[in-house]
Amino acid sequence: MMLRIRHFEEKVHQLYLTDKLFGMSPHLSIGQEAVSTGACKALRKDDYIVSTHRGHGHCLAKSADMKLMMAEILGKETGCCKGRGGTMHIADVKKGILGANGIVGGGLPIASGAGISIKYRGTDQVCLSFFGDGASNQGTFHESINLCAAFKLPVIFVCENNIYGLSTPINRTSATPNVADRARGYNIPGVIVDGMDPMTVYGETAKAVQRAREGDGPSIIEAKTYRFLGHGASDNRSYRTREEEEEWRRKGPIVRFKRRLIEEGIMREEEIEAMERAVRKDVEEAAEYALESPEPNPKDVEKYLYV
Ligand SMILES: Cc1ncc(C[n+]2csc(CCOP(=O)(O)OP(=O)(O)O)c2C)c(N)n1
Ligand SMILES: [Mg+2]
Repeated sequence: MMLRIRHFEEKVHQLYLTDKLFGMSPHLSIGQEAVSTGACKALRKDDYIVSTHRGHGHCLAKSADMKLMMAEILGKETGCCKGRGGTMHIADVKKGILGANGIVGGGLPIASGAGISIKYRGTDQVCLSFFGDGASNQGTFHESINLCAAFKLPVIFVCENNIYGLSTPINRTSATPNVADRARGYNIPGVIVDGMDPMTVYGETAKAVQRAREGDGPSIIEAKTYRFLGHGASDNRSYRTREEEEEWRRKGPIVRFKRRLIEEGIMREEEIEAMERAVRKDVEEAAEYALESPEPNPKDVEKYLYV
């Protein structure tokens, strides 16, 4: 899954640079693949996720169809939102993907709503809400988590702390060194995990999911991670050093996990290479499908508006 996300986003980047994407530039999660992969692995098919503006990895990890996602990103009629959403508004409700969101912190109240819906319907589903370190300073963070804690709603709050909100380092804008420290204020568990290790993210998420399913309410999981590329396409990364980037790349989730699989004799190098070739093929097919797909008909511009 980490390879699927990595290659998918590299392709999206390439398509953007060759003028195949219109509107919003893609916000890529390259470097953060262990968080989406590990967290979504702890979920069932009928569970929900709420994503962010950096959401391709979340959606793929929750089993979004690569072809439909690529078509959506290219604004095509065959996209999972019929090309109306694009890179920042991928959704597939049948798969429990309640939507990515261009509003920083905008997903958190949606997750609380999903939590209320689950409780009301009396199922044992859960909703997992991804959010960034920047989003943790929005009012929605406090309101949503407090409500979920007070009502014991089955919501797991997964913070992808990649140290920056756009160009601003989190330590300049946050009064607490860790986002998870705030869990104490809501009387819920808060854990910090190595966001570059999919197994650790999976393990801690699984515990929070179990707790939520059993009716014990929400948790915060803070995954320390890093986005290898800029915030969006126009970011020249002048606010951080190349040395810092190199240091994080060395502990990148894919290189490290590959090494571990080989060292522990779980997979051979050739097997991983074959897997990577298969992933590249899927990505190329998705891109071909998207490129060949028709654009929406301008006559249908009002078709999915309800106001
Ligand atoms: C309410 C709101 N304020 C500001 C923005 C502009 N903006 C887009 S992404 C971003 C930074 C978000 O940082 P973080 O939550 O850490 O997510 P990251 O980009 O690091 O994944 C900002 C300020 C926005 N989209 N919405
Ligand atoms: Mg951030």
